[in-house]
Amino acid sequence: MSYVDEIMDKVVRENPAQPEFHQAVQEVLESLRVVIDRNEETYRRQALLERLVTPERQILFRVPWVDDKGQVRVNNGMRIQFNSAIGPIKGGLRLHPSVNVGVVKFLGFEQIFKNSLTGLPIGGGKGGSDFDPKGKSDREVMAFCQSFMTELYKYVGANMDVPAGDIGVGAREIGYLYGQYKRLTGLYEGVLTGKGLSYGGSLARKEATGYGLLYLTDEMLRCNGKSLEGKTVAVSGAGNVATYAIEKAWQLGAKPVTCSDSTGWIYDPDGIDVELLKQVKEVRRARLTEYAAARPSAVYHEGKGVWTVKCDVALPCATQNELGLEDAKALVANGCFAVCEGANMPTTLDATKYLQDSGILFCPGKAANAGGVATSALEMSQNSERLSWTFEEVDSKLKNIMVNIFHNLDDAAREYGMEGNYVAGANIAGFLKVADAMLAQGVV
Ligand code: NDP
Ligand code: 2IT
Repeated sequence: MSYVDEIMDKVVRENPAQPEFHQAVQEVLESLRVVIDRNEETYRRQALLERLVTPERQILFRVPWVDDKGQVRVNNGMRIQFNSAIGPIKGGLRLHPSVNVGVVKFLGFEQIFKNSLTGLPIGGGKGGSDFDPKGKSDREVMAFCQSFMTELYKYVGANMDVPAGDIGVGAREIGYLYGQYKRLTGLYEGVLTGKGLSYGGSLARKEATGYGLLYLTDEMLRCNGKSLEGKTVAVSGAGNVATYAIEKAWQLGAKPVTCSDSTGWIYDPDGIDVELLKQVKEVRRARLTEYAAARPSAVYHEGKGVWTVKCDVALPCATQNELGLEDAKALVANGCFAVCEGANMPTTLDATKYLQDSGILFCPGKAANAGGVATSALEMSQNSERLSWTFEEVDSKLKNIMVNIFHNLDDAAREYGMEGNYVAGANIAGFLKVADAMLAQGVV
Protein backbone atom coordinates (compact mmCIF):
# COMPACT_ATOMS: atom_id res chain seq x y z
CA MET A 1 0.00 0.00 0.00
CA SER A 2 1.31 3.48 -0.78
CA TYR A 3 2.36 5.72 2.12
CA VAL A 4 -0.49 8.14 1.34
CA ASP A 5 -3.13 5.36 1.39
CA GLU A 6 -1.70 3.94 4.60
CA ILE A 7 -1.97 7.31 6.33
CA MET A 8 -5.45 7.96 4.99
CA ASP A 9 -6.61 4.60 6.40
CA LYS A 10 -4.98 5.39 9.72
CA VAL A 11 -6.66 8.81 9.94
CA VAL A 12 -10.10 7.32 9.30
CA ARG A 13 -9.50 4.42 11.72
CA GLU A 14 -8.07 6.49 14.56
CA ASN A 15 -10.40 9.49 14.30
CA PRO A 16 -13.90 7.99 14.12
CA ALA A 17 -16.91 10.28 13.63
CA GLN A 18 -14.77 13.15 12.33
CA PRO A 19 -15.90 13.32 8.67
CA GLU A 20 -14.77 16.92 8.10
CA PHE A 21 -11.27 16.05 9.31
CA HIS A 22 -11.12 13.00 7.03
CA GLN A 23 -12.26 15.17 4.11
CA ALA A 24 -9.62 17.84 4.70
CA VAL A 25 -6.82 15.27 5.05
CA GLN A 26 -7.97 13.37 1.97
CA GLU A 27 -7.95 16.50 -0.18
CA VAL A 28 -4.44 17.39 0.92
CA LEU A 29 -2.91 13.91 0.75
CA GLU A 30 -4.41 13.12 -2.66
CA SER A 31 -2.70 16.10 -4.19
CA LEU A 32 0.57 15.42 -2.36
CA ARG A 33 0.89 11.91 -3.84
CA VAL A 34 3.38 12.97 -6.47
CA VAL A 35 5.57 14.77 -3.92
CA ILE A 36 5.34 11.95 -1.37
CA ASP A 37 6.20 9.30 -3.96
CA ARG A 38 9.35 11.19 -4.90
CA ASN A 39 10.52 11.32 -1.26
CA GLU A 40 8.85 8.23 0.14
CA GLU A 41 11.87 6.69 1.84
CA THR A 42 12.85 9.78 3.84
CA TYR A 43 9.30 10.71 4.70
CA ARG A 44 8.47 7.18 5.90
CA ARG A 45 11.61 6.88 8.01
CA GLN A 46 10.87 10.25 9.58
CA ALA A 47 7.13 9.40 9.99
CA LEU A 48 6.50 12.79 8.46
CA LEU A 49 2.89 12.17 7.48
CA GLU A 50 2.01 10.55 10.82
CA ARG A 51 3.30 13.68 12.52
CA LEU A 52 1.57 15.99 10.04
CA VAL A 53 -1.90 14.50 10.63
CA THR A 54 -1.53 14.38 14.43
CA PRO A 55 -1.97 17.64 16.34
CA GLU A 56 0.93 18.65 18.56
CA ARG A 57 -1.55 19.28 21.36
CA GLN A 58 -5.33 19.17 21.84
CA ILE A 59 -6.72 21.15 24.74
CA LEU A 60 -10.33 20.31 25.65
CA PHE A 61 -12.00 22.12 28.50
CA ARG A 62 -15.25 22.93 30.25
CA VAL A 63 -16.67 26.45 29.89
CA PRO A 64 -19.20 27.20 32.65
CA TRP A 65 -20.99 30.54 32.63
CA VAL A 66 -24.15 32.08 34.08
CA ASP A 67 -26.99 33.24 31.81
CA ASP A 68 -29.20 36.28 32.37
CA LYS A 69 -31.73 34.21 34.33
CA GLY A 70 -29.09 33.02 36.79
CA GLN A 71 -28.91 29.56 35.25
CA VAL A 72 -25.45 27.97 35.00
CA ARG A 73 -24.68 26.81 31.46
CA VAL A 74 -21.80 24.62 30.30
CA ASN A 75 -20.17 24.51 26.87
CA ASN A 76 -17.27 22.53 25.41
CA GLY A 77 -14.17 24.63 24.75
CA MET A 78 -11.18 23.54 22.71
CA ARG A 79 -7.93 24.68 21.18
CA ILE A 80 -6.12 22.35 18.82
CA GLN A 81 -2.50 23.30 18.26
CA PHE A 82 -1.72 21.42 15.09
CA ASN A 83 1.72 22.35 13.86
CA SER A 84 4.27 24.94 14.97
CA ALA A 85 7.09 24.00 12.57
CA ILE A 86 7.23 27.39 10.85
CA GLY A 87 6.03 29.73 13.61
CA PRO A 88 3.84 30.16 16.68
CA ILE A 89 0.40 28.55 16.37
CA LYS A 90 -2.03 30.87 14.58
CA GLY A 91 -5.68 30.41 13.72
CA GLY A 92 -9.17 31.51 14.64
CA LEU A 93 -11.75 30.61 17.27
CA ARG A 94 -15.19 29.53 16.10
CA LEU A 95 -18.34 29.87 18.20
CA HIS A 96 -21.17 27.88 16.63
CA PRO A 97 -23.40 25.01 17.84
CA SER A 98 -21.86 22.73 15.16
CA VAL A 99 -18.34 23.01 16.64
CA ASN A 100 -16.79 19.71 17.74
CA VAL A 101 -13.30 18.18 17.76
CA GLY A 102 -13.59 16.94 14.16
CA VAL A 103 -14.57 20.37 12.84
CA VAL A 104 -11.79 22.13 14.76
CA LYS A 105 -9.27 19.53 13.56
CA PHE A 106 -10.25 20.04 9.91
CA LEU A 107 -9.89 23.78 10.35
CA GLY A 108 -6.57 23.44 12.19
CA PHE A 109 -5.19 21.07 9.58
CA GLU A 110 -6.15 23.41 6.71
CA GLN A 111 -4.61 26.29 8.63
CA ILE A 112 -1.13 24.68 8.55
CA PHE A 113 -0.93 24.90 4.76
CA LYS A 114 -2.76 28.22 4.50
CA ASN A 115 -0.39 29.88 6.93
CA SER A 116 2.59 28.44 5.09
CA LEU A 117 1.26 29.84 1.79
CA THR A 118 1.19 33.38 3.21
CA GLY A 119 5.00 33.28 3.34
CA LEU A 120 4.84 34.56 6.93
CA PRO A 121 6.18 32.73 10.02
CA ILE A 122 2.97 31.28 11.48
CA GLY A 123 2.09 27.71 12.45
CA GLY A 124 -1.44 26.26 12.25
CA GLY A 125 -4.19 25.66 14.78
CA LYS A 126 -7.82 26.38 15.55
CA GLY A 127 -10.19 26.52 18.47
CA GLY A 128 -13.71 27.28 19.52
CA SER A 129 -16.79 26.12 21.29
CA ASP A 130 -20.33 24.88 20.67
CA PHE A 131 -21.58 28.07 22.37
CA ASP A 132 -24.12 29.85 20.15
CA PRO A 133 -23.77 33.65 20.35
CA LYS A 134 -27.11 34.09 18.53
CA GLY A 135 -29.79 35.51 20.76
CA LYS A 136 -27.40 35.99 23.70
CA SER A 137 -27.12 39.34 25.46
CA ASP A 138 -23.80 41.22 25.49
CA ARG A 139 -23.41 40.29 29.14
CA GLU A 140 -23.90 36.60 28.38
CA VAL A 141 -21.34 36.75 25.56
CA MET A 142 -18.90 38.47 27.93
CA ALA A 143 -19.49 35.87 30.64
CA PHE A 144 -18.83 33.07 28.17
CA CYS A 145 -15.69 34.74 26.72
CA GLN A 146 -14.25 35.42 30.18
CA SER A 147 -14.80 31.83 31.26
CA PHE A 148 -13.34 30.51 27.99
CA MET A 149 -10.19 32.61 28.42
CA THR A 150 -9.87 31.69 32.11
CA GLU A 151 -8.89 28.22 30.91
CA LEU A 152 -7.30 29.10 27.56
CA TYR A 153 -4.84 31.71 28.89
CA LYS A 154 -2.53 28.97 30.18
CA TYR A 155 -1.84 27.73 26.66
CA VAL A 156 -1.62 30.90 24.53
CA GLY A 157 0.74 33.85 24.28
CA ALA A 158 2.20 36.26 21.72
CA ASN A 159 5.07 33.86 20.91
CA MET A 160 3.21 30.61 21.53
CA ASP A 161 -0.31 30.60 20.14
CA VAL A 162 -2.25 33.63 18.87
CA PRO A 163 -5.99 33.03 18.32
CA ALA A 164 -8.27 35.31 16.28
CA GLY A 165 -11.86 35.40 14.99
CA ASP A 166 -13.81 32.99 12.81
CA ILE A 167 -17.55 32.22 12.59
CA GLY A 168 -19.29 33.85 15.54
CA VAL A 169 -16.16 35.63 16.77
CA GLY A 170 -15.73 39.26 15.77
CA ALA A 171 -14.53 42.46 17.39
CA ARG A 172 -16.88 42.15 20.38
CA GLU A 173 -15.73 38.66 21.37
CA ILE A 174 -12.04 39.42 20.75
CA GLY A 175 -12.38 42.46 23.05
CA TYR A 176 -13.82 40.39 25.93
CA LEU A 177 -11.23 37.64 25.43
CA TYR A 178 -8.38 40.16 25.35
CA GLY A 179 -9.56 41.96 28.49
CA GLN A 180 -9.68 38.71 30.43
CA TYR A 181 -6.25 37.55 29.19
CA LYS A 182 -4.72 40.86 30.29
CA ARG A 183 -6.44 40.64 33.67
CA LEU A 184 -5.24 37.08 34.31
CA THR A 185 -1.66 37.49 33.13
CA GLY A 186 -0.93 41.18 33.57
CA LEU A 187 0.52 41.16 30.07
CA TYR A 188 -0.34 43.73 27.41
CA GLU A 189 0.78 41.70 24.43
CA GLY A 190 -0.40 40.61 21.01
CA VAL A 191 -2.00 37.38 22.21
CA LEU A 192 -4.99 37.79 19.89
CA THR A 193 -5.47 39.37 16.48
CA GLY A 194 -8.52 41.08 15.10
CA LYS A 195 -8.30 43.43 18.09
CA GLY A 196 -10.05 46.81 18.15
CA LEU A 197 -8.04 49.74 16.80
CA SER A 198 -7.89 51.42 20.23
CA TYR A 199 -5.99 48.50 21.82
CA GLY A 200 -3.51 47.16 19.29
CA GLY A 201 -5.61 46.08 16.33
CA SER A 202 -4.52 46.55 12.74
CA LEU A 203 -6.21 48.71 10.17
CA ALA A 204 -7.57 46.57 7.31
CA ARG A 205 -7.75 43.34 9.38
CA LYS A 206 -11.56 43.50 9.38
CA GLU A 207 -11.62 43.82 5.59
CA ALA A 208 -8.67 41.51 4.93
CA THR A 209 -10.23 38.11 4.22
CA GLY A 210 -12.86 39.44 1.81
CA TYR A 211 -10.52 41.93 0.15
CA GLY A 212 -7.78 39.30 -0.14
CA LEU A 213 -10.22 36.87 -1.74
CA LEU A 214 -10.96 39.41 -4.45
CA TYR A 215 -7.30 40.33 -4.96
CA LEU A 216 -6.49 36.67 -5.57
CA THR A 217 -9.57 36.12 -7.77
CA ASP A 218 -8.62 39.17 -9.83
CA GLU A 219 -5.07 37.87 -10.34
CA MET A 220 -6.27 34.36 -11.20
CA LEU A 221 -8.66 35.75 -13.82
CA ARG A 222 -6.02 38.09 -15.23
CA CYS A 223 -3.53 35.22 -15.65
CA ASN A 224 -6.22 33.28 -17.51
CA GLY A 225 -7.04 36.12 -19.90
CA LYS A 226 -10.20 37.16 -18.06
CA SER A 227 -11.24 39.99 -15.74
CA LEU A 228 -13.74 40.89 -13.03
CA GLU A 229 -14.83 44.03 -14.85
CA GLY A 230 -18.56 43.89 -15.59
CA LYS A 231 -18.94 40.35 -14.25
CA THR A 232 -21.81 39.06 -12.13
CA VAL A 233 -20.69 37.55 -8.84
CA ALA A 234 -22.66 35.20 -6.56
CA VAL A 235 -21.57 35.37 -2.91
CA SER A 236 -22.85 33.23 -0.04
CA GLY A 237 -22.71 34.24 3.61
CA ALA A 238 -23.42 37.63 5.12
CA GLY A 239 -20.72 37.78 7.76
CA ASN A 240 -17.24 39.24 7.90
CA VAL A 241 -15.81 37.48 4.85
CA ALA A 242 -18.89 37.85 2.60
CA THR A 243 -19.44 41.53 3.43
CA TYR A 244 -15.93 42.65 2.53
CA ALA A 245 -15.80 40.34 -0.49
CA ILE A 246 -18.92 42.11 -1.76
CA GLU A 247 -17.39 45.53 -1.03
CA LYS A 248 -14.17 44.75 -2.94
CA ALA A 249 -16.05 43.06 -5.82
CA TRP A 250 -17.82 46.38 -6.44
CA GLN A 251 -14.51 48.27 -6.23
CA LEU A 252 -12.99 45.99 -8.87
CA GLY A 253 -15.85 46.62 -11.31
CA ALA A 254 -17.95 43.50 -10.73
CA LYS A 255 -21.57 43.26 -9.59
CA PRO A 256 -22.24 41.04 -6.55
CA VAL A 257 -25.91 40.02 -6.67
CA THR A 258 -26.40 37.56 -3.78
CA CYS A 259 -25.69 36.96 -0.10
CA SER A 260 -27.08 34.49 2.43
CA ASP A 261 -27.31 33.68 6.12
CA SER A 262 -28.21 30.58 8.09
CA THR A 263 -31.91 31.01 7.39
CA GLY A 264 -32.22 32.36 3.86
CA TRP A 265 -30.70 34.22 0.92
CA ILE A 266 -31.03 37.42 -1.09
CA TYR A 267 -31.04 37.93 -4.84
CA ASP A 268 -30.61 41.59 -5.65
CA PRO A 269 -30.36 42.13 -9.44
CA ASP A 270 -29.28 45.75 -8.87
CA GLY A 271 -26.32 44.48 -6.86
CA ILE A 272 -25.99 44.10 -3.08
CA ASP A 273 -26.11 47.40 -1.17
CA VAL A 274 -23.09 46.84 1.04
CA GLU A 275 -23.80 49.70 3.46
CA LEU A 276 -27.30 48.35 4.08
CA LEU A 277 -25.87 44.84 4.53
CA LYS A 278 -23.42 46.15 7.16
CA GLN A 279 -26.27 47.92 8.99
CA VAL A 280 -28.37 44.76 9.06
CA LYS A 281 -25.69 42.16 9.89
CA GLU A 282 -22.75 44.00 11.52
CA VAL A 283 -24.60 46.66 13.49
CA ARG A 284 -28.06 45.23 14.20
CA ARG A 285 -27.09 41.49 14.09
CA ALA A 286 -30.44 40.96 12.37
CA ARG A 287 -31.72 38.58 9.68
CA LEU A 288 -31.54 39.19 5.94
CA THR A 289 -35.32 39.66 5.84
CA GLU A 290 -34.54 43.17 7.15
CA TYR A 291 -32.28 43.78 4.15
CA ALA A 292 -35.10 42.74 1.79
CA ALA A 293 -37.61 44.91 3.65
CA ALA A 294 -35.40 47.98 3.15
CA ARG A 295 -34.44 47.33 -0.49
CA PRO A 296 -37.19 47.18 -3.15
CA SER A 297 -34.96 45.49 -5.78
CA ALA A 298 -34.09 42.55 -3.47
CA VAL A 299 -35.89 39.22 -3.31
CA TYR A 300 -35.58 37.10 -0.14
CA HIS A 301 -35.86 33.30 -0.21
CA GLU A 302 -35.94 30.95 2.76
CA GLY A 303 -33.35 28.13 2.83
CA LYS A 304 -30.50 27.58 0.37
CA GLY A 305 -30.30 28.65 -3.27
CA VAL A 306 -27.49 31.12 -3.99
CA TRP A 307 -25.83 28.75 -6.50
CA THR A 308 -28.94 28.60 -8.70
CA VAL A 309 -28.44 32.25 -9.69
CA LYS A 310 -26.80 32.88 -13.06
CA CYS A 311 -23.32 34.25 -12.42
CA ASP A 312 -19.82 34.43 -13.90
CA VAL A 313 -17.92 34.01 -10.64
CA ALA A 314 -19.01 32.21 -7.45
CA LEU A 315 -17.54 33.03 -4.03
CA PRO A 316 -18.71 30.70 -1.23
CA CYS A 317 -18.11 32.66 2.00
CA ALA A 318 -20.34 31.03 4.64
CA THR A 319 -19.27 27.61 5.92
CA GLN A 320 -17.96 24.10 5.13
CA ASN A 321 -19.70 21.88 2.56
CA GLU A 322 -22.19 24.55 1.52
CA LEU A 323 -21.56 23.94 -2.20
CA GLY A 324 -22.39 20.36 -3.20
CA LEU A 325 -22.47 18.45 -6.47
CA GLU A 326 -25.94 19.66 -7.51
CA ASP A 327 -24.87 23.26 -6.83
CA ALA A 328 -21.72 22.75 -8.92
CA LYS A 329 -23.82 21.39 -11.80
CA ALA A 330 -26.15 24.40 -11.59
CA LEU A 331 -23.20 26.82 -11.65
CA VAL A 332 -21.64 25.17 -14.69
CA ALA A 333 -24.99 24.97 -16.52
CA ASN A 334 -25.45 28.72 -15.91
CA GLY A 335 -22.09 29.65 -17.43
CA CYS A 336 -20.06 30.30 -14.28
CA PHE A 337 -16.33 30.14 -15.08
CA ALA A 338 -14.59 30.66 -11.73
CA VAL A 339 -15.12 29.56 -8.12
CA CYS A 340 -12.92 30.97 -5.35
CA GLU A 341 -13.45 29.83 -1.78
CA GLY A 342 -13.78 32.56 0.85
CA ALA A 343 -14.90 30.07 3.50
CA ASN A 344 -12.90 27.06 4.71
CA MET A 345 -13.70 23.92 2.68
CA PRO A 346 -17.10 25.19 1.44
CA THR A 347 -17.03 22.89 -1.60
CA THR A 348 -17.53 19.14 -1.20
CA LEU A 349 -14.91 16.84 -2.76
CA ASP A 350 -17.27 15.60 -5.51
CA ALA A 351 -18.33 19.16 -6.35
CA THR A 352 -14.68 20.27 -6.52
CA LYS A 353 -13.90 17.43 -8.92
CA TYR A 354 -16.93 18.26 -11.07
CA LEU A 355 -15.92 21.93 -11.28
CA GLN A 356 -12.32 21.08 -12.16
CA ASP A 357 -13.37 18.49 -14.75
CA SER A 358 -15.69 21.10 -16.29
CA GLY A 359 -12.77 23.47 -16.81
CA ILE A 360 -13.85 25.95 -14.13
CA LEU A 361 -11.04 28.00 -12.56
CA PHE A 362 -11.16 26.77 -8.97
CA CYS A 363 -9.10 28.20 -6.11
CA PRO A 364 -9.30 26.48 -2.70
CA GLY A 365 -9.93 28.37 0.54
CA LYS A 366 -6.52 27.69 2.02
CA ALA A 367 -5.13 29.99 -0.67
CA ALA A 368 -8.05 32.25 -1.51
CA ASN A 369 -9.01 33.18 2.07
CA ALA A 370 -5.45 33.43 3.41
CA GLY A 371 -5.64 37.24 3.44
CA GLY A 372 -7.28 37.18 6.87
CA VAL A 373 -4.58 35.25 8.65
CA ALA A 374 -1.86 37.03 6.64
CA THR A 375 -3.12 40.37 7.92
CA SER A 376 -3.30 38.86 11.41
CA ALA A 377 0.42 38.16 11.04
CA LEU A 378 0.88 41.80 10.00
CA GLU A 379 -0.99 42.77 13.19
CA MET A 380 1.48 40.62 15.16
CA SER A 381 4.38 42.46 13.48
CA GLN A 382 2.90 45.84 14.38
CA ASN A 383 2.34 44.72 17.98
CA SER A 384 5.95 43.51 18.22
CA GLU A 385 7.36 46.81 17.04
CA ARG A 386 4.70 48.78 18.99
CA LEU A 387 3.73 50.75 15.90
CA SER A 388 0.64 50.97 13.69
CA TRP A 389 0.76 51.09 9.94
CA THR A 390 -1.69 53.04 7.77
CA PHE A 391 -4.62 51.38 6.04
CA GLU A 392 -2.90 51.82 2.68
CA GLU A 393 0.31 50.22 3.94
CA VAL A 394 -1.47 47.13 5.27
CA ASP A 395 -3.78 46.88 2.27
CA SER A 396 -0.90 47.06 -0.22
CA LYS A 397 1.04 44.37 1.70
CA LEU A 398 -2.13 42.23 1.68
CA LYS A 399 -2.51 42.66 -2.06
CA ASN A 400 1.11 41.66 -2.66
CA ILE A 401 0.72 38.60 -0.47
CA MET A 402 -2.40 37.44 -2.35
CA VAL A 403 -0.80 37.95 -5.76
CA ASN A 404 2.29 36.03 -4.59
CA ILE A 405 0.16 33.20 -3.22
CA PHE A 406 -1.54 32.80 -6.57
CA HIS A 407 1.77 32.68 -8.44
CA ASN A 408 3.30 30.24 -5.96
CA LEU A 409 0.47 27.77 -6.34
CA ASP A 410 0.26 28.27 -10.09
CA ASP A 411 4.02 27.58 -10.37
CA ALA A 412 3.85 24.55 -8.05
CA ALA A 413 1.00 23.02 -10.06
CA ARG A 414 2.96 23.50 -13.27
CA GLU A 415 6.21 22.16 -11.78
CA TYR A 416 4.48 18.94 -10.74
CA GLY A 417 2.72 18.48 -14.10
CA MET A 418 -0.75 19.59 -13.00
CA GLU A 419 -1.06 22.98 -14.67
CA GLY A 420 -4.23 24.84 -13.72
CA ASN A 421 -4.96 22.52 -10.78
CA TYR A 422 -4.84 25.15 -8.06
CA VAL A 423 -5.94 22.70 -5.37
CA ALA A 424 -2.83 20.59 -5.98
CA GLY A 425 -0.68 23.71 -6.35
CA ALA A 426 -1.84 25.14 -3.01
CA ASN A 427 -1.38 21.88 -1.14
CA ILE A 428 2.06 21.21 -2.60
CA ALA A 429 3.38 24.76 -2.13
CA GLY A 430 2.03 24.91 1.43
CA PHE A 431 3.34 21.46 2.34
CA LEU A 432 6.92 21.79 1.06
CA LYS A 433 7.88 24.59 3.45
CA VAL A 434 6.32 22.88 6.47
CA ALA A 435 7.92 19.52 5.59
CA ASP A 436 11.32 21.15 5.22
CA ALA A 437 11.02 22.84 8.63
CA MET A 438 9.79 19.66 10.31
CA LEU A 439 12.66 17.59 8.94
CA ALA A 440 15.20 20.26 9.89
CA GLN A 441 13.96 20.37 13.49
CA GLY A 442 14.36 16.66 14.13
CA VAL A 443 12.01 14.29 15.90
CA VAL A 444 9.67 16.67 17.72
P1 NDP B 1 -19.26 35.21 10.37
O1 NDP B 1 -19.73 34.60 11.63
O2 NDP B 1 -18.94 36.65 10.32
O3 NDP B 1 -20.29 34.93 9.20
C1 NDP B 1 -20.67 33.63 8.84
C2 NDP B 1 -21.80 33.72 7.84
O4 NDP B 1 -22.12 32.43 7.35
C3 NDP B 1 -23.08 34.26 8.46
O5 NDP B 1 -23.78 34.98 7.50
C4 NDP B 1 -23.81 33.01 8.89
O6 NDP B 1 -25.20 33.17 8.95
C5 NDP B 1 -23.43 32.07 7.76
N1 NDP B 1 -23.38 30.69 8.26
C6 NDP B 1 -22.62 30.21 9.26
N2 NDP B 1 -22.84 28.93 9.48
C7 NDP B 1 -23.78 28.58 8.60
C8 NDP B 1 -24.41 27.37 8.33
N3 NDP B 1 -24.15 26.25 9.03
N4 NDP B 1 -25.32 27.37 7.31
C9 NDP B 1 -25.57 28.50 6.62
N5 NDP B 1 -24.99 29.68 6.84
C10 NDP B 1 -24.11 29.71 7.81
O7 NDP B 1 -17.99 34.34 9.93
P2 NDP B 1 -16.86 34.71 8.87
O8 NDP B 1 -17.41 35.54 7.78
O9 NDP B 1 -15.69 35.17 9.64
O10 NDP B 1 -16.51 33.23 8.33
C11 NDP B 1 -17.10 32.70 7.15
C12 NDP B 1 -16.21 31.59 6.61
O11 NDP B 1 -14.93 32.14 6.27
C13 NDP B 1 -15.91 30.44 7.56
O12 NDP B 1 -15.75 29.25 6.83
C14 NDP B 1 -14.57 30.83 8.17
O13 NDP B 1 -13.87 29.71 8.65
C15 NDP B 1 -13.89 31.43 6.94
N6 NDP B 1 -12.76 32.34 7.18
C16 NDP B 1 -12.88 33.42 7.99
C17 NDP B 1 -11.80 34.27 8.16
C18 NDP B 1 -11.88 35.51 8.99
O14 NDP B 1 -10.89 36.24 9.03
N7 NDP B 1 -12.99 35.81 9.63
C19 NDP B 1 -10.51 34.01 7.50
C20 NDP B 1 -10.54 32.89 6.61
C21 NDP B 1 -11.62 32.09 6.47
P3 NDP B 1 -25.86 33.99 10.20
O15 NDP B 1 -25.67 35.44 9.87
O16 NDP B 1 -27.30 33.57 10.19
O17 NDP B 1 -25.13 33.56 11.41
O1 2IT C 1 -9.63 30.61 8.88
C1 2IT C 1 -8.87 31.57 9.11
O2 2IT C 1 -7.83 31.74 8.47
C2 2IT C 1 -9.27 32.53 10.13
N1 2IT C 1 -10.33 32.40 10.72
C3 2IT C 1 -8.35 33.67 10.49
C4 2IT C 1 -7.28 33.21 11.46
C5 2IT C 1 -6.41 34.29 12.00
O3 2IT C 1 -5.57 33.94 12.85
O4 2IT C 1 -6.51 35.46 11.61
